[in-house]
Amino acid sequence: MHYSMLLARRVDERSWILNRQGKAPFVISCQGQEAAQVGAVYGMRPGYDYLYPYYRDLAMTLFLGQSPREQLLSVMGKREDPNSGGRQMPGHFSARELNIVTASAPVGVQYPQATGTALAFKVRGEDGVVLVCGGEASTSGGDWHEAMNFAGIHDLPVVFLVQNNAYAISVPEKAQVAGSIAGRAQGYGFPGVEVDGMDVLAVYEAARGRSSGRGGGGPTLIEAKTYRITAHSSDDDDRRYREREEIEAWRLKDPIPRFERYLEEIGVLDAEAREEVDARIRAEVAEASRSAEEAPPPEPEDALGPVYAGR
Ligand SMILES: Cc1ncc(C[n+]2csc(CCOP(=O)(O)OP(=O)(O)O)c2C)c(N)n1
Ligand SMILES: [Mg+2]
Repeated sequence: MHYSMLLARRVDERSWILNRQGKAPFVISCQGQEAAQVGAVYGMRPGYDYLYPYYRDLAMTLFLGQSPREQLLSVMGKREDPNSGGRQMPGHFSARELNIVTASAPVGVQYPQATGTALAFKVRGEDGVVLVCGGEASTSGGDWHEAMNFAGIHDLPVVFLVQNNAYAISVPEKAQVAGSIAGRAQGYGFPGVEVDGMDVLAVYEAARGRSSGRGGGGPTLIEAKTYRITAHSSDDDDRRYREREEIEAWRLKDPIPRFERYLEEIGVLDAEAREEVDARIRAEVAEASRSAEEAPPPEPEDALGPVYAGR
């Protein structure tokens, strides 16, 4: 868990450097949300269960098996980008062999698609589970409610993970969300829990037995309370809508140092081991970046296909 969270953080940080160097046109971050992501995905069986991620779920896709190099190829829009060959914006993760299904750009469309996949598991009598993710603002759209209702009616094996990071670009939660997101599950006839999304073990506990598929049962809603440490994206100036002090206060709850303190307390990690892991990850990310930077861009004619079947 620690390795996965730290790897995601370092790949994310590297993406911003590439952006500032003019090599990556757009960056959208997972920073601050690594615990929510790793905790939820930890019990999944890669290539069997299905993930419908949203654009921040870098820590999930790395955990399931996409490499740092693949992520950085995508960030730089290179031809070898496994998500789309450089055709989609970064954050539109896709891996057929890992059952990671690409998202469309409109917020929230992944929810009904995920329930459809969960229905397929049920119809086939298979014990697969679907994990679908989004931010708190995605729960304001009709797609989320339709999917929640459908999952409740058919008792589908789907985990809805809402990563409530307090903002939808510049719109604060209080202007976006009525009542409690977790509490809405009751109205659709299945359990909903609110968890501390900065605590990887708390999220894991909430998702365990659900996202692993071994717990059986129907749908679950998890609202992970978290925070986006970076601006919405590399194109957003967050000084326009939030105070620096607020960010600094949340940084104290940063899920990675928090988990490190816990691991040190229980004697699993010490300062030396922590530095060794970080050095290993930094070297891995530096090499991935070097290799991805050298990879060729797409050819202009690559834009023409594959758009229609047969091309
Ligand atoms: C239907 C739709 N409306 C608006 C947008 C533009 N948009 C992209 S991300 C975003 C904010 C979503 O906020 P939230 O769901 O809380 O996720 P977060 O980015 O905070 O993780 C918006 C408004 C969009 N992509 N799709
Ligand atoms: Mg949000």
